Amino acid sequence: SGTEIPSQATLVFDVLLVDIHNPKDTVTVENQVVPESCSRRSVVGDYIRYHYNGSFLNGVTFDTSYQRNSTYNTYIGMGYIIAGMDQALQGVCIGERRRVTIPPHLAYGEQGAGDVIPPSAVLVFDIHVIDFHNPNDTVNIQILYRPEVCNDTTAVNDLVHYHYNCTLVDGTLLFSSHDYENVQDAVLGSDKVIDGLDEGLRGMCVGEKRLITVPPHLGHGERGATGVPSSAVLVFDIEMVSFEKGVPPGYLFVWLEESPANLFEALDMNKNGEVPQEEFGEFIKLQVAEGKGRIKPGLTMEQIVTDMFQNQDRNKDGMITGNELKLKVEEDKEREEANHDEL
Ligand SMILES: [Ca+2]
Ligand SMILES: [Ca+2]
Repeated sequence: SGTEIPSQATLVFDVLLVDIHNPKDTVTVENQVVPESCSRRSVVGDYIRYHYNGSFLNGVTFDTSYQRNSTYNTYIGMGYIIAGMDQALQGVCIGERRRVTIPPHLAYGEQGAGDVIPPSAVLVFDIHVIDFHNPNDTVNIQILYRPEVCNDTTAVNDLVHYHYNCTLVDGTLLFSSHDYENVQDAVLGSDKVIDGLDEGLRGMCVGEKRLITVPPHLGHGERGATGVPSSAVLVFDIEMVSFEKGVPPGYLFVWLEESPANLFEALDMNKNGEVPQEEFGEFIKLQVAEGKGRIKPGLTMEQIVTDMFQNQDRNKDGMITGNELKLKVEEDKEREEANHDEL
C-alpha cells in the first residue's frame, strides 16, 4: 500500500533472528561438564557460590560475574533469583559447568529489566559451580591414613602440632604450614583456629592424615577473611605431627591421680614447716616424672613452677606456708564447683 511499495512487487526481507521462545518452554541444560567426583548434588536450601556469564541468544553478553572477580552467592530454590536460574542451580555438582537457556517467563518476562534486559528476552547463562553447602552441614572428616599403633588421641585442651594445606573446594591453595619453618600449633578448644578445624583436629593419632571439610558457618562465615572469599567452603589437608596432653583453661598443673591427702606435708619434703620455690619445684617435677600430674603444655617447667609458686606465696616472702596453701586449695575447689555449675 501507499507509494513506497509498488503493486505486484515481490518483497525481500533480510531477517536477523534475535530471539525466539515458546511460552511452554522450560529451562534447558546443555554443555554439561560434570566432575568425575561428585558426592552430592545441590538441593533446595543449599547456599551456592558460582560464576556465570549471562548472554542473549545472539551471543551478546549482558552481565558476567568474572568481571567483578567474585562469585555470585545465593540460596537455591528460595526465590532470591529468577525462577529459571533457581531451577537451573538444582542438582548441580561442585565444579560442574553447564549452559542453561531460560525463557522470559522464567526470567524477566515481558517487562525486561532496566536498560540491561529487553522485554521478553531469552537468557543464556554459562555457569561454573564453585561450591555449595547447606546451613545444616557439619564438619566432614575423611581419614586418609591412620597408623596401626595409636595409644592416644588428641582432645580438647591438648597442644597439637600439625601440618596443613588449606584449599578451596576446587583445589585452589590458600594457606599452607609448609610455607613456614615450623609446624602449626594450637591448643584445641581455645579459639585459636576456626571452629570446624578445631573439631576436625580432635580424636587424631600422631601420624594420622585427614581431609577436613569446613562449611563457612564453622569457618570464616559470610565475611570471609584475608585470602578467604566470603561464604567459602574450606578443605584442610592435615597431618598430625605430635601433641601434648593439656590441662583445662586457667590451670598450670592437674593431678592425674588422687592428690595427696595432706598436700602441704607432701610438699614440705624436708619437714621444716615451710616450702621455698626450690622445694616446690622439686615436688612438681617429681609428680610429672612419676605420671601423677601434668603441667600445661607449651610452657617450660621453670615458668610453670615460678607462676604456681607466686600464686601460692600470698605474702611474697619466698615461702609457702600451710595456711597459704590451704587458702589456695579452697579457692581452687570453689572455682571447680563454679565450673561444674556452669555445666
Ligand atoms: Ca621445707
Ligand atoms: Ca609466704
